[in-house]
Amino acid sequence: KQAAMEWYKQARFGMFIHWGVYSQAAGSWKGTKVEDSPVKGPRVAEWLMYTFNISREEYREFAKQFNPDSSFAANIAKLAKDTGMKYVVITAKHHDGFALFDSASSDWDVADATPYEGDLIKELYDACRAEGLDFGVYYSHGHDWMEGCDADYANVKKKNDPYGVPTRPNGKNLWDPSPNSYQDYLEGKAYPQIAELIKLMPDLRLIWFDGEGLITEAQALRFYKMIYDLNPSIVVNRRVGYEYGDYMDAGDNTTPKAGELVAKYFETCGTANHSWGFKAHDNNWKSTNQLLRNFVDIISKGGNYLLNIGPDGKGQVPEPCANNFVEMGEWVKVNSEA
Ligand code: FUL
Repeated sequence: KQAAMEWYKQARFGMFIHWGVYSQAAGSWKGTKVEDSPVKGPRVAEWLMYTFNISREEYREFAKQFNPDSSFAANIAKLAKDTGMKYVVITAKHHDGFALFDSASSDWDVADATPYEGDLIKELYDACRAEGLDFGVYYSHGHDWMEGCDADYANVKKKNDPYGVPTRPNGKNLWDPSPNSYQDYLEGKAYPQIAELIKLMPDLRLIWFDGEGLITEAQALRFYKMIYDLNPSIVVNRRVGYEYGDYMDAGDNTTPKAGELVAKYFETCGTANHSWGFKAHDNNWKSTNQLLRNFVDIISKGGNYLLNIGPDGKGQVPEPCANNFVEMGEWVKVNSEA
C-alpha cells in the first residue's frame, strides 16, 4: 500500500468524469430544468432520476438512446494529458445504478441496455494507458436507484417517522424502490461488480466510492478488504465508509483553509461549472485563472486536485471547458518538474 500511496502523492492532478445515460438529458426532463423541479435535492444533472422521481421503467428508456461516438476515449485521454493531469477517474456506476462496463452481475449496463457495442470503461482505460495516464473508477455503492437498497431504506424511515412518511429522503429512491434489500444488492451487484472491475483492469489504481448511505461497518470493511486481497496497490477513498479509505476527503469543491490541519494524503474534487454531469444550461465555467488558483492552493497544502468534466451523451466535452483545461495545462506543464 505504501508504494500505491507514493504514487497517489506524486500524481497530484487528476481528471474526474461524470458520464452516464443521464448525460443525454443534459439537466432537463420533459422541458423542465432540474432547478425547477419541486423535489428537493442537489441541482446537478446526474441526479435527474431522483430529481424528477422518474420510475425505474421509464428511466431505462434512456439507455436505448445511449450510443456515444467511439472516439470519446482517445479524445478524453488526450484532453487529460494536455491539461497536465496524471490520472483519470470515471463513474463506472453512479447513483442511477447504470454500469458503463459490460457487467456479468447486472443487465442494467452498457452491453445489455444500450445500442453501443463496446465497453466504455475498458476503452477509456486502454486509451489512458496509451497516453501514459493512470486510471481509476468512481463507484456509487451507497445509492443505486435502479437495483439498490431503497426498499430497505423506506422501511427504516417508516419505522422512525411518526407519520409513516419519509420526511427527508436523503438520496434514496422512495418513489419506485427496487425490491432488493441493501444486503441483497451488495451481495448480488456491488461486491461482484467491484471484483469485475479489478479483473477487467489489471492496472486499476483507484476506486472512489460514494454515497455511504445505510452501510454498516462490516459491509464497508468488506469492500476495503476484498480490494486489498485482489490487488493491494489500489488506493481507496474515504467515502467507502467508517474511514476505511486511504486518504482524506476535503469535501466537494472545498479546499482546506490555511492553517487547518491537513492530512498527509487528501483530495479535493471539484467541478468546472456547477454540475458534475453534463448540463447544457450551466455555462458558468470557472476561468482558467480560477482553476489554476485552486490547483496551486490544493497542491501547496499537499493534496490532490480531482477536476471534473461532464461529457454529453455522445462523449463530447463542452468546448469552453475543454479550452480552459488546455490553457491550464500549458501553465501546469511549464511549472511542474516532470
Ligand atoms: C456526490 C454525488 O452525489 C454527486 O452526484 C457527485 O458524484 C459528487 C462527486 O459526489 O456525493
